[in-house]
Amino acid sequence: MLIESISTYRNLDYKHYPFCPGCGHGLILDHLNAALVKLQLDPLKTVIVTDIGCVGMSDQYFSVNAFHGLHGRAITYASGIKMANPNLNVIVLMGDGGTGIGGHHLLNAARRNIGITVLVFNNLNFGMTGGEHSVTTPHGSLTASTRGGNLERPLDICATVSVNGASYVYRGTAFDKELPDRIIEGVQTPGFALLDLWELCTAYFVPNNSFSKTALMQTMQTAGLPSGILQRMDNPELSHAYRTEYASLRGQPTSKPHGVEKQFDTALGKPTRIILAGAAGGKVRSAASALALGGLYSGLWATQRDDYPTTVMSGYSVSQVILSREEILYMGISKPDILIIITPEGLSQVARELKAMDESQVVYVVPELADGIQTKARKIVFNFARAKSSRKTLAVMATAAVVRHTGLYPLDAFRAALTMGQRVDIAKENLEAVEKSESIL
Ligand SMILES: Cc1ncc(C[n+]2csc(CCOP(=O)(O)OP(=O)(O)O)c2C)c(N)n1
Ligand code: SF4
Ligand SMILES: [Mg+2]
Repeated sequence: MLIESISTYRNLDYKHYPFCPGCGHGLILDHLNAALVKLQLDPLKTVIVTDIGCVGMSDQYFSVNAFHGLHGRAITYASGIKMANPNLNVIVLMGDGGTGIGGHHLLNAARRNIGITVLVFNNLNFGMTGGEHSVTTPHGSLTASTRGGNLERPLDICATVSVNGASYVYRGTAFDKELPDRIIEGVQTPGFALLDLWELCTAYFVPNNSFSKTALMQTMQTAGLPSGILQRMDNPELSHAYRTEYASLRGQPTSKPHGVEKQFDTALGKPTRIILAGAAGGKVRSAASALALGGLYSGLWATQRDDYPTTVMSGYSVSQVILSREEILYMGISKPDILIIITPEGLSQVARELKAMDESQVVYVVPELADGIQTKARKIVFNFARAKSSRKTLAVMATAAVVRHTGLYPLDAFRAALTMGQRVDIAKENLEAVEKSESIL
């Protein structure tokens, strides 16, 4: 997208921020908007990740990509986004509460020097839940949870990330006139950048402590916390280092994910929804992965969704695969076109689907379960009389038989998917199961 000039990144659908009058959050968001305007960042390459709390409402007021998740986890989402695509500008907006709750993530992001910019909206308490004390509440302060005055020593967020290797660290207030420039410096820093921005929670911290704008800097000084730009370092940024250094160790460039090449043709007309219902530990997910990958090899879109209990080697295992010529926008299946039932554990999970299916759809089922199935769908019973199957090969064999029987795509595509990245002995076992599948339908 060609950006000529952007005069605001504010989402103009919203005329006002929803914060209490005088809340510092709006001030910082205005500074962020000014920084984005100065930088003229491509909105499509910019992601705002918000944490929970009043600050968590902020992403919707910007016309850029956004992600909002659990309390304390914003840095983890941001790290994942940056690792997946180092070309994105990833900006985290989180409160002092979220910074404490996600403290482990904070210090690891600094230690890894991952290239995200974290703005801590530090109003010295949990705003949204009623003004309880947080990790940054100054010693002696009155909050909803420290009615006799806070006994704890506040966390020095800046020193914490600095000692762990952050590239850019700044402490100031929401009232800093130069804040857009500091935010710009943070965003332009290749590595991890954090700005600890002190501000006012006018609903709680201000009335509880007769607090004010001038008290912000005084409190910093009393606590012995320095302000200004506190650290600038030029260390390798993780998402780029990962692609260069790690790739060279393995002798292959990984700057681009490897795509799956189309190698086969298929006549598949309409999107086809397939459920494979079996037992955990019975290679149900592997068979479903191969089914999906075979679709990709045949030029189709494919999705896979797995369900199994936490005890991964016992109980049921049910996988859903959709194959389609068109992009698949929803990957859930309530009414499958093909349902493959291979064990009682699998059968126990698909009662609703069996009930929903109609005459145009097909249930493939092992002989011992065939009689117990009530459905309007056409029933096709596998004939295992001539092929020996073991628990380990049942799912692959049944899926291969269905690929062959329905002509979803060429069986060679399924064979290629079953051997892709596999150990030689497992690939051999899989291919033998495909050969045996010929006799079961
Ligand atoms: C894991 C978890 N713990 C607690 C909460 C409850 N909670 C919601 S908002 C909030 C306080 C947020 O404070 P802060 O992060 O400083 O943001 P502010 O509201 O001050 O902007 C809390 C504790 C939660 N949502 N998730
Ligand atoms: S409760 Fe505090 S942090 Fe939340 S909007 Fe009101 S002033 Fe801002
Ligand atoms: Mg707060």
